[in-house]
Amino acid sequence: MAAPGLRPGLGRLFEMPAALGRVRRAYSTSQAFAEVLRLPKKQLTKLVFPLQELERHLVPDSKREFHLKIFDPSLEDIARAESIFTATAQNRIEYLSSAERLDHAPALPRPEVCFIGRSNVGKSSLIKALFSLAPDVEVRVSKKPGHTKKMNFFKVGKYFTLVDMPGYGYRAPEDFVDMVETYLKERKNLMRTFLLVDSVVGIQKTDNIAVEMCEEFALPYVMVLTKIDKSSKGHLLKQVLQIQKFVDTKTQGCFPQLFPVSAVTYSGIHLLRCFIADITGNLKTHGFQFS
Ligand SMILES: Nc1nc2c(ncn2[C@@H]2O[C@H](COP(=O)(O)OP(=O)(O)O)[C@@H](O)[C@H]2O)c(=O)[nH]1
Ligand SMILES: [Mg+2]
Repeated sequence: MAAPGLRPGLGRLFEMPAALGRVRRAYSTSQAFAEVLRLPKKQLTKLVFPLQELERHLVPDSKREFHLKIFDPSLEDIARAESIFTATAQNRIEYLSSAERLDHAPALPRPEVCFIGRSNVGKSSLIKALFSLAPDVEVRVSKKPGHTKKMNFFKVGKYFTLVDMPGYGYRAPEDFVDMVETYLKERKNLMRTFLLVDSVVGIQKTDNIAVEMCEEFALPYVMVLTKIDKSSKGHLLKQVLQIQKFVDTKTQGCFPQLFPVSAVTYSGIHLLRCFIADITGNLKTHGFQFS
């Protein structure tokens, strides 16, 4: 029997050491995830499903406000996604090029995802965390905020391209809106835009620029809440509920489930990798199942 309150998939895994063995054998490239699977269940939930961990602290009435089950992969799915994000000789993960204008962007046939957000929201740190299984990838981190003026393209094997967009807000380049707007509007293979919001301070005025852009172009986008390790559980819950309400009432194109992450503790990183693998059509058996 699964422990009370434990999601069925997770419960099954803890019940059956054999299932654990299967995950490890099938995805032997991802040793790091095999270690995650050995964690006590409370720690595992906190690391892999941070929203679910937060949900435990809600009164039953407000529980339905969290849309937890929309993207609800099994640990096997997550393990599969981990192998997509693991650099090997056969799976090259690398920085490709930078571009200041869309017509300088590399012509790439693969599905693409992009990351946008205010300067200092934690974009470079998040991309580094997503690429932690490919330690040779160089994610350029500009020391001064607002100085990443280019779009940086990263290739993830034969699977997809990830684009780091310039930050907006404080000292953003004058032509930021032009550059990002053109990219968002015209990039044909763009599958999903990840809009980063700082979970400590919530949605800021400048974040609305990006929200409005995504809404205006009817883009499918996803809100990622960064730096969740920085707040107390109470503060984080309050922010997450507020942002969830914003998404539910003020947006059309935003994916209803939020993705809280920490680039420091790696909480939420595995789930986000799995989501990216899924929406780019790379979780073969479950492609586009959730999203
Ligand atoms: N505690 C904590 N700090 C973070 C996290 N992500 C980023 N930071 C810090 O926030 C600051 C801005 O991060 P950075 O990734 O450069 O933001 P960017 O301007 O959006 O690329 C840096 O001091 C990071 O160390 C996180 O998940 N947790
Ligand atoms: Mg940066």
